[in-house]
Amino acid sequence: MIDLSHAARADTALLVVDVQNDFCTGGALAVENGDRVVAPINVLCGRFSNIILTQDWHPADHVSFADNQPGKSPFDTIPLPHGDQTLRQTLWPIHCVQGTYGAEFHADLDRTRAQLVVRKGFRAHIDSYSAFYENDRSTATGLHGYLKDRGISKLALVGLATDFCVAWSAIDAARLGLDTTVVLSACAAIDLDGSLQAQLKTMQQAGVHVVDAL
Ligand code: VGL
Ligand code: ZN
Repeated sequence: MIDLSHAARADTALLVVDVQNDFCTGGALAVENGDRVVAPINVLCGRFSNIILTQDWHPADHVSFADNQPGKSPFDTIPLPHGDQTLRQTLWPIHCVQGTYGAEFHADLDRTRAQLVVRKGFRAHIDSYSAFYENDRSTATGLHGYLKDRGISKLALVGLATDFCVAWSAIDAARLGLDTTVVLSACAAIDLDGSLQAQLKTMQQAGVHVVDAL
């Protein structure tokens, strides 16, 4: 488990997930209290030596947009077009379209010391919640290789949304053998049909440390 004594170490990184305008107040897929994560994340950024950002980055014709699925509305689900057929793709309002204001990082997020930005969800036919793998669970983003090359084996995760991109990233990180901690006071959740409770449980089962603060 990571605590603040690890933050400055070379083998430890802060992974800041999707702190983008569309997930904040007024955004297309606004997460309740999404903006409130910015201040605590900026404080944490000051403590960590290694900071990595993720950015949800979809083409306009993306499969996850309800508007691209005839007869469907946001928050409906459809069978996954790939991978495990027992899983379903949640459909979302159009959000984080490449090059738009909604896809930009929140203006107050301190990005000065960020070392890497991992963009995800950029293939039209597949969504990508996790910073490590697209939702087929097998197409890699390259983040695992980057962390290995850098000798980073411990991660603290913060950002949006707790029950989607933060949770999927944390679960993958733990499965890949990283020492993984989610800091809830610097996260906010979408919470669709109990998804927050479900994902908190899945994270714990996967060996993710879930803490209120560092
Ligand atoms: C996210 C839904 C769709 C997230 C991204 O960042 O949690 N959620 N795209
Ligand atoms: Zn998305």
